[in-house]
Amino acid sequence: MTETTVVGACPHDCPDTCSMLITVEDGRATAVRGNPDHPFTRGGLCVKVNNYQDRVYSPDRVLHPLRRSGPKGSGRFARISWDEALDEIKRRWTAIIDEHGPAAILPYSYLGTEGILNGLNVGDPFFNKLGATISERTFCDSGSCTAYFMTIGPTPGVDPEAFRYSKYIVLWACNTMSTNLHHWPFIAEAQAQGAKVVVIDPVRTRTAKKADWHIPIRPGTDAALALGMINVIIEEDLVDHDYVADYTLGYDELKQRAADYPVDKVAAITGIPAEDIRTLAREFATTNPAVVRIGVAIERHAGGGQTVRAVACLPALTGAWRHVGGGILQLPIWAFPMDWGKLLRPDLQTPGTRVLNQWRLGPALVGEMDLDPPIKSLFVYNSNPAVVAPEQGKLLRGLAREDLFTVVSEHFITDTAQYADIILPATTQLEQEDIMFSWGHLYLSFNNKAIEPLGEAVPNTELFRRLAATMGFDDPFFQRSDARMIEEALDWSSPALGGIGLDKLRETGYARLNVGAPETYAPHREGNFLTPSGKCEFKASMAENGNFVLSLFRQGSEEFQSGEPVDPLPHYIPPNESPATNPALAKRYPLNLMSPKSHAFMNSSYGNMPQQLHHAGEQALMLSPADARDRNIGDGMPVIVSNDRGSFQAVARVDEDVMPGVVVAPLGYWRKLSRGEATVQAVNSGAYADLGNAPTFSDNLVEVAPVAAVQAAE
Ligand SMILES: Nc1nc2c(c(=O)[nH]1)N[C@H]1C(S)=C(S)[C@@H](COP(=O)(O)OP(=O)(O)OC[C@H]3O[C@@H](n4cnc5c(=O)[nH]c(N)nc54)[C@H](O)[C@@H]3O)O[C@H]1N2
Ligand SMILES: Nc1nc2c(c(=O)[nH]1)N[C@H]1C(S)=C(S)[C@@H](COP(=O)(O)OP(=O)(O)OC[C@H]3O[C@@H](n4cnc5c(=O)[nH]c(N)nc54)[C@H](O)[C@@H]3O)O[C@H]1N2
Ligand code: SF4
Ligand SMILES: [Mo]
Repeated sequence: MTETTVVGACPHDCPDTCSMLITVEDGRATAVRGNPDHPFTRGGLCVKVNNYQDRVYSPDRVLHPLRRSGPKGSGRFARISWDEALDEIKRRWTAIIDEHGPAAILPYSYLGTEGILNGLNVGDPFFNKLGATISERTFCDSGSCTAYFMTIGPTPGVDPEAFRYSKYIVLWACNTMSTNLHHWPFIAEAQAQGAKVVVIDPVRTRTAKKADWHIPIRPGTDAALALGMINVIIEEDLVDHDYVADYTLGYDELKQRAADYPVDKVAAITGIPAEDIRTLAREFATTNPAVVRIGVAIERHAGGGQTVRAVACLPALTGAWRHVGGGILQLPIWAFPMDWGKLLRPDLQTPGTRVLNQWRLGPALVGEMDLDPPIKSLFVYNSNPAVVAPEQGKLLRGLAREDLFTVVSEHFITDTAQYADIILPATTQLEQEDIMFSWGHLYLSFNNKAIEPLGEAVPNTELFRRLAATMGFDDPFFQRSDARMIEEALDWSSPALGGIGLDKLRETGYARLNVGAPETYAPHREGNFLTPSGKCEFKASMAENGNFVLSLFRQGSEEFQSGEPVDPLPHYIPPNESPATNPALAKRYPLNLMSPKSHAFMNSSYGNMPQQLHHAGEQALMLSPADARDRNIGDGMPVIVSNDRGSFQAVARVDEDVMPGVVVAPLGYWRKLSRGEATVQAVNSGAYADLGNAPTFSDNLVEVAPVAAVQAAE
């Protein structure tokens, strides 16, 4: 027997990007574990990935191309060859292009794998050349990015490892223990040395339970809290006036704006006692280094963008940036010198090509959007829209259209793949080579291929090489090898990659970017923000051009600019759906639903895997004892959650950890494995937040009733 250890990297859309050691015995992977040498991974993986080999060798893996052999959605498929699959795609697409033009084809993808080669942008050059509808992918942090860029620019912010030097840590809409697990040891180290850890979340999460102070807040009201804090900091003169004078823009205007948010008003909006708001503001301003870690969840409501604007102003106001471990952390991904142009090839686009946002898939497919040409073909890879996109009812009706030619590249027959005409087999991370950035630390990672591809599965890079050849794209660019792509993916001449050679990287599996050591890293000690003015812009100059979405999220096409100026000062935009802002709707649907991440799933990935399902249990709906009592709901009772958009079923979990008025249904459960064949997306709205066309998953009103009561009434 030969046993080897291969160094790889976890492929998932998770900030931790763990370095993974894979044990391979006679060509078969038998175990995976976290790399003990990696300063962030520290030898552990998570409950999602610690049996990754079971995902790879799952009997349910799709290992060969499949063609639908029953009615749409029946889940009946027959094996075909790659040649047959590609021929059929060519035939159907050619007919569609002849009749409707290439814009009738819609690519749909996200981050099933996050590798620089096989991830977000792998299909962009192909679809740009094809002339397909441009897919605007604002699933994650798009609104937050727009706001962050407007305020401090694309800066990595605080080094996650430098949290060990912090004295005041605010985890804001971030469930670190579940979604950013490997960051916790750095926070715990600071806590052990006396730092205060504060969690701002409507739910007493696993993370909140470890905090020194949990502040429950009404969903979607965080901007009011941040502005209330700014008000207190200014009124009580806790401002770092030198920092503000030297490195910020618009202080006087911000001061005036913050005056609109007196503490009592903010208390009424957020549900947080006025004295707590004052204490939070004072402690944040006076306990340096102070840092805020914002979760992606902070953007998921009508005013998500302005929330991040307000929060991102805080550390400049108090001068927290002067200190190592002080400031704000969003996505350190901006430290990686990516060569996006080479990856996305926006130059291949035909100017004026239609753009469709991924939140609109349901309405687009059912003909609600009056699209010309209509969508006649859907190509899905790296995503499972049937479970991760809103308006599930419409989406499923759309996917069931007999005239819609749907191709899905997948590991499994997901709820989306179930509706495919053709399914193409994709490799997992163990079967492919890739290079990885991180949005949770400052290490570049290399994923060595550990085993040969199973069956006829191919990496996404190879998938698009095959599609390009099939469609007759003869530009050699489309046949670039993975090795060449790795060389071209990053700007290897950038100082950030100084001293990092590819050969060494392959061997060690990771390398810290050359940005200085965590113990000295304070990128904005002296300003140097990456905004147009080089300052932290309390008053955002970019607001003049209006709302925008980063080109990265739109197949590299021009940034969408609404053109309509937005208010350049941070402000509170109330939720679309809340008892305070929409009392008529709240009369019928009084409860605010949130659908954060599951501890044991990775978005909808692993929602079919035995170990993770066992850990997660059935889809639950968490609700407060008061709300349960009002509805005669007992713990463990099956309930129906509904609004005008649809309904889904769950098992009630009556729990004091959630605020009254708020209910929580974690994301990730598969529809076909759920009661009533619907998931939380059945009730979620497709409305955009104010900036970056971000989602509004924390901004939905519902009513909850016992299944038995609903059935008795029918
Ligand atoms: N286990 C696990 N880890 C993951 C993922 C996963 O699916 N599972 N997904 C990965 C991905 S893609 C992402 S984007 C990240 C997301 O990482 P996070 O943003 O941490 O993820 P969530 O769990 O969605 O939300 C965090 C917390 O925000 C709270 N919250 C929701 N709305 C509001 C609000 O309006 N205000 C406040 N203050 N709090 C609010 C929720 O109650 C929740 O506890 O996680 C990544 N890591
Ligand atoms: N209600 C609600 N909805 C949400 C969110 C929420 O918090 N609440 N979060 C949003 C956020 S932040 C995100 S990031 C999105 C996530 O949305 P997605 O990125 O679509 O996440 P997954 O559900 O994990 O789907 C990824 C699919 O890609 C497949 N896959 C994995 N690797 C490969 C590969 O190498 N090749 C191919 N072809 N396929 C592969 C997986 O099997 C999986 O089915 O969901 C969004 N939707
Ligand atoms: S999902 Fe995240 S925490 Fe789990 S192994 Fe992958 S990178 Fe690490
Ligand atoms: Mo995400």
